[in-house]
This record gives sequence, structure tokens and C-alpha cells, in this order.
Amino acid sequence: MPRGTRAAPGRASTTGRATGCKMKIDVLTLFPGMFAGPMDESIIRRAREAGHLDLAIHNLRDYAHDRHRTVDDRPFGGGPGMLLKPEPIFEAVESLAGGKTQVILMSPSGRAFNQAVARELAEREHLLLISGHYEGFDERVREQLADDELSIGDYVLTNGSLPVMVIIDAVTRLLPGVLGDEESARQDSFSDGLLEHPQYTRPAEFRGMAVPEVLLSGNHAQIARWRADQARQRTQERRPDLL
Ligand code: JCQ
Repeated sequence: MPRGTRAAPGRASTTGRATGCKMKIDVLTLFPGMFAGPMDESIIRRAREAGHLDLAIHNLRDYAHDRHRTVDDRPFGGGPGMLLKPEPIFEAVESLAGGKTQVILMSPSGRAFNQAVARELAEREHLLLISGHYEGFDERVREQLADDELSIGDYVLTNGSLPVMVIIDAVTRLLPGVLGDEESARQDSFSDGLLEHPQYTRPAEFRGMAVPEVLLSGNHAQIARWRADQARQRTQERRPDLL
């Protein structure tokens, strides 16, 4: 059975992660150096240090065994560019994936990544994220190895490492214990599918620009109505697709 036809995330399955225990993420990339820095700062760093996230970066070239450690080749049928050849990816997945692994390809041809997908992935126990490059993957990688293929947006990047880091960031902050109680509560209050309302901090007047009077009024019912209305207007203006 192809990997893609196994139980979908979210449902009861053998692939879910018990809440409160560690998530494992393996990354397969041609540019492991891109991950040093972004994955060693801020909340991701803390999540790793606290043991919520076990992150390992693997160089795809380490799974190529010819003299030149070749990872790419020309497309059958002709055309420009190069494809990632199947053998190193198959060997890497066979070495890194187990029965509970969700194998995910990153490419502009994937299904759209969003907050709902992030919540799905945060339930899994083991992710193997594979960064695309060149013109893409040999189709047999999709058919035989991948459970999912994700795009972070309709634009083309030079390789999938930044998209992989976007996924890791969005998923890690959802793992139990990673964010403080205050930030988790804030997150819940904005899961209404609208853009955020305008916010202000001190001073109440800055270079002639005043904070809206209602926010200084202390009338919390009126403030809540103002914020809801601003969020609705802003969403209508910038992201009517969300309404
Ligand atoms: C991911 N949105 C854009 C670039 C080919 C098939 O493999 C490829 C992967 C990439 C990198 O990913 C993206 C992307 N989501 O560009 C070319």
C-alpha cells in the first residue's frame, strides 16, 4: 500500500503523539547549514532544550554513494533543469522513517500549508520533512515514499529549506508546554479566522497621533465590540477570502 493511503492525521491511529511527550522531526536537505542559526534561536531553541522537540538535520548527499555523491539527474523526455534522483531519497527514508513517521515533501506543487495543517502535524509523533530542489522530485518519490506534499505559498524559492523551517516553527509553537499559558490563551482567542484588530501601547499620544479614545475608556464591552468590528473591516479589506 502506498504510504499516502494510510490513516490521515487527526483521526485515532497508531501514528498520533501522546500529549506532553516529545516530537521527533528529521529533515532531509542539500543545505544543512541553512538550519544552523534559525533553529538555534528563541522559542525553537527553548523547545529543543526543554525536550519538547528532538530535531535532527540530515544531508541528502550523505545517502549518495557514487564517486561524486550525485543527487540529481536530467529529466527523461528532455527539458530544462535537473531532478532529484530517487535512490538517495529512498535510502534516506528507509533509514530514517519508521511505522509512525509522517513523510512530507516540500514543493510549490504541494497542498496549501496553513494553521489547520499545522495543528494536524502537531499531533504526530514523528515527521520527516524533505526539502525539494532543482525542478523537483522524481515522481516515484511522491508515489512510494510521501504521505503528504506541502506548499507554503504560491511563489518559487531556490530550495525547500526555508519552507521546512516555516513548518517546524509553526508546529513547534503548538506543542504542549512550548508557549507559556498567557501566549497559549492569546492564541486561542485569535483562532476565530479573522485578521487581528489594531493595537496600541503607551504613549497615548505620539507625534500628534492619538490612540483611539475607546481603548482608554475602561469600558470593556465597548472595547470588545470595537476590536471585533476592526478585525472584521480589516479582514474584509485585506483578506476577503477569509470571510
Ligand atoms: C514551497 N512554496 C514554495 C523549489 C522545486 C519540487 O521541489 C522544489 C522545491 C522548491 C522549494 O520549495 C518552494 C516552495 N512552498 O519553492 C523548487
